[in-house]
Amino acid sequence: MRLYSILDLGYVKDAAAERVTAALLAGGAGLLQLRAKGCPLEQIEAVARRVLPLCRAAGIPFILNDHPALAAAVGADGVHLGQDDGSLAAARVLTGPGMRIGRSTHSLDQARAALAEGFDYIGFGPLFPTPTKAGRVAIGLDDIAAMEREVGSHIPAYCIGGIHPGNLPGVLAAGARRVVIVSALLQAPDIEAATREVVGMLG
Ligand code: TZP
Ligand code: MG
Repeated sequence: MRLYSILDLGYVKDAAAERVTAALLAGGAGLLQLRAKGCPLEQIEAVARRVLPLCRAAGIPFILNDHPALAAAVGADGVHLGQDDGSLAAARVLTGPGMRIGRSTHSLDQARAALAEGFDYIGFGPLFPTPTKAGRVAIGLDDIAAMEREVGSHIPAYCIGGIHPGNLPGVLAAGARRVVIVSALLQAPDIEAATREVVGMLG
């Protein structure tokens, strides 16, 4: 579970959701999140219900971005919340017990706060500028080691943002143990091969 993949409908056409999910899973991704910014809830639910069985068959957790109630309705394994998506407690009311709830963090302080609040895992970044979240300030590699020591030793911590096979060795050398990669996988000519390459680099 060292590579967290995201089926981002900003990169993947609705009709390709199953094909791309299958490629990410075949390549060895350890989790799959559905991210569908700006899409109607009906569409998000429909795509979730289509790809969730593929994740189940592969034994991989299916995480829904942004929508705790919908995550519960479709039987997702988890839901992912940004800094502006409310508290863990509020989401837990909607999901019920047993759902994995993750938090995006953009600094060491936010990572510490997410651990203290009780989140099940964090994202940490963006490390580099990224078209997937254009305009966000890149936080670089300097705080990764401290974040892994203080937070990543307690809950899974996934470094994210602008990571690709070319800069992944530097991210790992900075202390990262887990990563999320979106555009570098979804825009690869062979998604399964690109995923496998990254999984191999994560060891
Ligand atoms: N949160 C922080 S950076 C980011 C998200 C969702 C985008 C990651 O995508 P990419 O394409 O791997 O930079
Ligand atoms: Mg969000």
